[in-house]
Amino acid sequence: MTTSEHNLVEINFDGIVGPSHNYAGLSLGNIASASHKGDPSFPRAAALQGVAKMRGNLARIGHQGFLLPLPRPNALLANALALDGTEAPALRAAPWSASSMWTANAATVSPAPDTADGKCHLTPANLVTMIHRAQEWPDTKRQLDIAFADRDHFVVHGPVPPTFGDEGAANHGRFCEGHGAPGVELFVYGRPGGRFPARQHEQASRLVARAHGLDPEACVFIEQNPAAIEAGAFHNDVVSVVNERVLFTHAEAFADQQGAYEQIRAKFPALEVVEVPSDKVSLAEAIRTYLFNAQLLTLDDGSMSLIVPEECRESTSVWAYCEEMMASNGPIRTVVPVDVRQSMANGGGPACLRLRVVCDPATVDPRFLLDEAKADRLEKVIGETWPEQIDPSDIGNEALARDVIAARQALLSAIGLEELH
Ligand code: SUG
Repeated sequence: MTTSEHNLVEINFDGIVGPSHNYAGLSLGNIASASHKGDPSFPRAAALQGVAKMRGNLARIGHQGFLLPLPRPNALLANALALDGTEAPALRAAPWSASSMWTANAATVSPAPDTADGKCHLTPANLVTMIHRAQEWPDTKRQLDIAFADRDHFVVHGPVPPTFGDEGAANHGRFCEGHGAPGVELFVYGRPGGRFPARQHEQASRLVARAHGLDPEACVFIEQNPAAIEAGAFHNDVVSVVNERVLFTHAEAFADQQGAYEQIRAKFPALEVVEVPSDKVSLAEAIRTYLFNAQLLTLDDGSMSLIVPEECRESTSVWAYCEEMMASNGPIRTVVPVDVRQSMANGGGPACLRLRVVCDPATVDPRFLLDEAKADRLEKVIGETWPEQIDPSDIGNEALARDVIAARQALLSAIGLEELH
């Protein structure tokens, strides 16, 4: 063990919402994305909502990181798709997608205490199911290679080979007594064949666990409830979230709900399940409000706080449940709504917007770490350069493309990451 492993903390790396953020309805099986197709988007407001969320969590837990928007429009993908103006609008929009904001899909992360070589392993997600997301991994990997370049502490793998869809941390959780202690890693996969795509393949999950050098005795593989996928839970983090000993989950998240608890408990006896029954919050309402797409944070006093979208407070049944939970003696003591409406309209809540990495902050490239002064700098560049509004008919427009490219470059320069230009 190196000395720095005593300093392991959880850092949330949020994806900064890119200047091309738009609603093209690209994600089959993602109800919010489909229902907001064609709406005008507000990239500046979207990115500022994201920075405000980061500021809140920085104040709450003392650490916060971020990943930068990927280069858009992506000329490589536009060429590969032979776009000439006769294509379907959805194909035209794919190279413009700002979907890398949802960094829960950037990679799967196994922290040092869980791995055979004692290093933190990261595998960028191949996201092969959707063309607008499959373009992400090479540029995501470039950033991970820089942010986690310290080879004494990190290993950045290549992605899982195609066919086996891998959507990263959105289908992964980690049970542990404390973030720096060894964990039992949970991998949730979908069975294909339903109305909507099952984006996480079981073999992708198993491959990642092997590549990361996890102890098979400390891994659990569980099938997602096909009915949840059918209802719009295209990632498991739409219906459950794990933090330390706690699994906060909807009662219909897994194919075999009780079997899932037993499987986890067999390897992690300290498991504490907080199950939300369907008669208190229906599956449909859980998916509409993203109650489970929450950040479950451990605060300094050891209690847990659930960071939920504002939409939860506006739902009678969901907010009644939250109030009941806060009044109870359970592990989740506070529920904090945040405004990430621009991301929510594309199916991304507070948890989609962050990648959790347990590590020693001193081993991370500091350019990817947030403090108040840097948050000010991010807000200034976003306020000055991010488009205020994008209408669907703007997608493909050359002047907008120039603005989007210039805005991203201004941000990279402001934080000293010109090598990503
Ligand atoms: O992959 N939305 C994303 C939302 C990802 C949410 N992530 C997690 N649950 N972890 C997706 O479906 C919509 C883009 C559009 O329709 O233009 C989109 O890609």
